[in-house]
Parts: sequence; structure tokens; C-alpha cells
Amino acid sequence: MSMTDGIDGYDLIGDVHGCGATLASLLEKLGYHQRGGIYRHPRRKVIFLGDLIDRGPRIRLAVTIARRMVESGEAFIVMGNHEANALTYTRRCRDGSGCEWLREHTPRHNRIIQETFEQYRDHPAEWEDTLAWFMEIPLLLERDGLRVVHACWDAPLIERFLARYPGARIDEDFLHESVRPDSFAFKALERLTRGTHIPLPKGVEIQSGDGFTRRTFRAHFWAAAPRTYGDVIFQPDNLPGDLEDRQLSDRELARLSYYGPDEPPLFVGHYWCEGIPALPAPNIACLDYSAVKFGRLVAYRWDGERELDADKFVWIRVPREEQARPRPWEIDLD
Ligand SMILES: [Mn+2]
Repeated sequence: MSMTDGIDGYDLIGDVHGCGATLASLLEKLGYHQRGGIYRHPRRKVIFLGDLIDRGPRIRLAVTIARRMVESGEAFIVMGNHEANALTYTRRCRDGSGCEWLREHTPRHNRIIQETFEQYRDHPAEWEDTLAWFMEIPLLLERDGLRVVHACWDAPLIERFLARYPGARIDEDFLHESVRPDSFAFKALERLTRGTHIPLPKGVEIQSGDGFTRRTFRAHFWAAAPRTYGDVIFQPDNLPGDLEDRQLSDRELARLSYYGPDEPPLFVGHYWCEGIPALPAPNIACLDYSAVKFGRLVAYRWDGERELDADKFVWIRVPREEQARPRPWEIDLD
């Protein structure tokens, strides 16, 4: 397949979460070289799957590398739930709406964005400018025969969303609408950047590996005829007891999205997989392998193939030992 701009292909990169030095190492491994503060490849472009910020040690570096590539046409990016969170967390509600911030400043929400705030604390203008850039990031991308979204490609929702936002970019009204659970903006932002969550039965909780207590589980969208929780669960944490065998109710089935095997290749991040990268379906790849939790920062080298190939994953391991981690090389940030 011939591609726009005559390039050979795209290198898709999963959730970076502030692992800026690891990102630089991954780009070098993929054959990108930095000149004048911008990473370039003579015949390829990068697509970032969102979630550049939060959690990791070098958030500003991660954002700067990605943003410079995007703004100079060397890369594309879609919005992750963490960028969406940052936008709503930092916006005051409109008068008469009965709330203070679009995303409530609860202890849980504070904790999620804490690292980002600390690392930008001495750079307030850069943070404001970064938030403005987040507003320009599309929720999805379809290009040269591939599809990209942070968490879930839900075709009916995307069709409605694109009818209102042909460039796939949101605006202020959308953000304000997105905090009302009965709104279309809420449904679209939630499904595209966070995927489908199924509430656990009353009283059941999961103590998750990332330290949070969860009362829902993450469901995937590539099972043709799912019947049980076990048929759709997609997360490292197991369901307690024998809940895997529990039948999905009609209501739960109606909530699920479905992406069939004849659709174009689709790349997502978000689901913090673990271990050696693998393909959940022949036309779907998840590239979030928990880099920030000492997993792998993962890329997929796509050359136009309709059927994906697990040999085309490329990754950098993030070891726990400080000395063994990628060197924190700086691209000139000024
Ligand atoms: Mn993520």
C-alpha cells in the first residue's frame, strides 16, 4: 500500500506516562535521530497513542519530544484519558452548574495528576501552553488504512462524534458537556479514551496492582459472541472468586462495543498489559505494556499490512534498577 507523503510506514508508540528518557531510547532504537530538538526518520512517522503524562519521572521531556515531533509533521497523536483528565481537572465549572471544577479535586484525582503538577510546578507558562496543546489533540485518527484510538473504537459513537467534530478535535463546550453522565460528550470521551467498564456485583472489589481499589473491570471489544465476564475481561488483575464464569446480562451485553476481524488494523494503548507483547486479535494491537511500572515501552512498526504480525513489536524494557534504566539524555528543551 502506498502511503501519504511517500513514507514507508508508521511507528505506533504506546502510553509513555512520563518515561521521557525511555521514549528517547525507543526512538533511537527505531532509527529516529534528533536534530535541533526534533526526532526524525527519513522514511517513517510516529503515531503516539496518548497518555504522555502522569506517574513517570520525566513528564516534561516526554511531552516535549512528542509535541515537537507532532508540530513539525514527524508524528501524530491521539488523546489519552490522562490528557482528558488534565483538561477537566484544571477547568472551573461554568456559573450555575453547581460544581467547582469539571473534574472534582478528590484525593484519588489529586493523586493521579500529582507527578505532573510537581514536575511542571516551576514552569507554569509551559504547563498552560501544554494544556492548550492538549485541546488540539484529536480523539481518534484514521490514516493510510489504519485506525488509532486510545482505548476503544466504537464505530456508531465515532460516526456521531465526527458529524459534530469533523477534525476529531474537541472544544470547550464538549469538555463542559463531558462531565454530565447523560450527555453524548460523556459517552464519547469515556468510550474512546477509557473503554468499557463493567460494574462488579454489589460488595465486590478488586485491589488493583497500581494501588487503587476498583469496583469495575475493563472489558474488551473483540469477542464476537461473548457470554461471560471471562470472555471480555482485559486487565492484569484477575476477577475475584468464580466471577469469570458469571453470565453477562442483556444490559451488560448492550453496553459492549464490537470491532470485527474484517475491519482495518486498529492500535490502542490504555490497558496496561504485562509481559511479552502479543496480539489480542489479528487486526488489533494494544501497545500499553506498563512502561511506568517497570514493564516495557512498546512500539509497533506498521508497513501497511492488514494482518498484524507479533514480530513487529519493538520495545525498551524499563528495569527497576536505576543504573540499568535508559540514560536521561536531554534534547535541548529551550
Ligand atoms: Mn495509560
